Amino acid sequence: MAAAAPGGSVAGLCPLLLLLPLLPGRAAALPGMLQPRDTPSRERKELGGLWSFRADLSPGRDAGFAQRWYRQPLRQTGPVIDMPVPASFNDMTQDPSLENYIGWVWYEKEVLLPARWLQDSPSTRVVLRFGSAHYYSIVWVNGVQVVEHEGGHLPFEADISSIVQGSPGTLCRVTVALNNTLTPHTLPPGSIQYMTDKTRYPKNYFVQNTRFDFFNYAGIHRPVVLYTTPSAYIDDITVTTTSSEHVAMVQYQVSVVGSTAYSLSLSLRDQEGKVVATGDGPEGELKVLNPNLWWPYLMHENPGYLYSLEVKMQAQVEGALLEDVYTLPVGIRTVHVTSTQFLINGRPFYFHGVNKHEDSDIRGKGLDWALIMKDFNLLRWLGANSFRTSHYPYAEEIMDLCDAYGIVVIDECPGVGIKLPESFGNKSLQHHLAVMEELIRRDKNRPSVVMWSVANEPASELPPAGFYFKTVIAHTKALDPSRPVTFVTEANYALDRGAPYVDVICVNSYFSWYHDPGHLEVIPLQLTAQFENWYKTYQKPIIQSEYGADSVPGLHSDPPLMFSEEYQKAMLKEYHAVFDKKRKEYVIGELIWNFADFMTNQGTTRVLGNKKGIFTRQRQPKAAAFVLRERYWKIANESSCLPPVITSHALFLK
Ligand code: GCB
Repeated sequence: MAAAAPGGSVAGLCPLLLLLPLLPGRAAALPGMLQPRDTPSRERKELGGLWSFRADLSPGRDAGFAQRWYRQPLRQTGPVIDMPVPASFNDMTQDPSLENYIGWVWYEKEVLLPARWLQDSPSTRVVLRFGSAHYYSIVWVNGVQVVEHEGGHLPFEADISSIVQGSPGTLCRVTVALNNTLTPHTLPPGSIQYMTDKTRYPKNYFVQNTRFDFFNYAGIHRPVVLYTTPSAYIDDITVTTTSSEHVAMVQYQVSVVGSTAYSLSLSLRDQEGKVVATGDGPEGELKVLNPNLWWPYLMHENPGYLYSLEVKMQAQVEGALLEDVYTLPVGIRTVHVTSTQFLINGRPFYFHGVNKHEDSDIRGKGLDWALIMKDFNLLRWLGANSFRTSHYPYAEEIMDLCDAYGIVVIDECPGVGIKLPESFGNKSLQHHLAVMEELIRRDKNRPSVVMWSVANEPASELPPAGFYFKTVIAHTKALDPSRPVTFVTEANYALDRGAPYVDVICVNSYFSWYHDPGHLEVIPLQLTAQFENWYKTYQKPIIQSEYGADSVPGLHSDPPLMFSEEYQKAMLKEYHAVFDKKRKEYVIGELIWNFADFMTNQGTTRVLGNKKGIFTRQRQPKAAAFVLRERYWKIANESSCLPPVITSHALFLK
């Protein structure tokens, strides 16, 4: 969204970026990234709380590397402040330079590890894992570099056994250098612009331009944990499910690292703890008779049914018998797309939901359990059965609740703001493919995830977009043939070069807002034409993946004027009338933009952020929330496969 400031020039080579180490190309197959869980063979230790923090304010932002801040406690390198983890650092102080800081920041935590983790060497493996950090991370333990990761929103980890097991009883010092600089080849892309006109800008003045509409919060955003496994361990599990009327099949693949002499046994338990199927070996199929299928919220009286798949590994390592146990929640469901429908377990599913952001006061994009719970309770109050993770993968903790509550997810990668021609080149493409690999590795087993979205509103009418999206989508399908793939477009139906490759057309439009502002009367005509044009061209089902209007809570006007609560309501009603006609044909969903108000860059169209929420940033409903609530519950009642009419959301609150 940020426009190029006058008097500026886009730097060819930016000193900030020169500091970003180049990661080697994509590895052939990624190691697993199972979510850390306590099991009989694994323990976890959370490293949340206060960390030491220091932004590198040196002119080149490079003092931390020049002076090797990772070699000693951070407090010995200069002034540090306390910084909560998980949280964004931007809003934590009164200092505007930290709010808008770009470059390297340093985090550090000292932690004492349980003696048993260290004494059991070499049979115990100690792993340090980050749920996500924005955007480029380098991590040291006791001054030794252990991992480097590019990209926010997704986890990364390092085996640190050999470092910590060498010095039991001493503090283990975790140092992280984090850089939030975006380039045309990162996801999301961005660019640094140096302002060289000395009459207008101070020396070395630069800004970071991005083409997405949310504040570019940075920091360690999700939990950091240490966890253990035996030295031979279950590295990854992949599960897919199929079902016919009375029988379901759960196909599994398990990979083990650390031993070639191992055995695997699997048991699938229902929610009563009864074993319903067993298996062995690294791959196979479990047969479940009369399965409890995983149903979306409001489609069944017991949505989000999860079995537990217990995987047990026994391995011989240097004469010792090691056992590892991992339990994976498994939902049995199928997904199919026809030319007019989206089927879950063979029944038509209509997405009546929202787009969200990970965003809140003070915490920015930092994970916060109270906020997560409030949001899920609001979603269910609203009668929303789905959301899109606009515009990046959300925390695993959020995805867990989607699985458990039956909230259907369109899982989007951070491919937002891909607008510049250079962001369609091979370097960007390779990174995009790698990010899809990481996303699918993390979320492939989640029943709530019914479709991958590889991007939001890219410049998909540009010539290179055809090859680019053909490649990204083919790669995504090769990695996961069980789910449809889409990207979200705002391009003209006749010019879009990526649309031929998607399974579902996801289209955003803001009639009467960005186009013909103030003219609600144009919506019926323009929206009908939008749907008909797309359908005529592609014969694929369509989701209205964004529509909305800003409203400032408490601002009223009748007749409705832009930015009033009445205007937001009236806009919804105009859109809904068209949805109601077209959902009888091929429109398979509507996702409001946005669930809640959220912070953006400053700009002349943003009043302390984007106000298209139906809830405020503090999660209070605007008038539009009640309109949507009535509508969503009505649709749920019409399409539910439950015999009795659903009258109360309380019934569904687990
Ligand atoms: C869009 C974008 C979304 C913006 C929204 C808006 O099309 O996908 O990220 O926030 O419009 O409000 O402008």
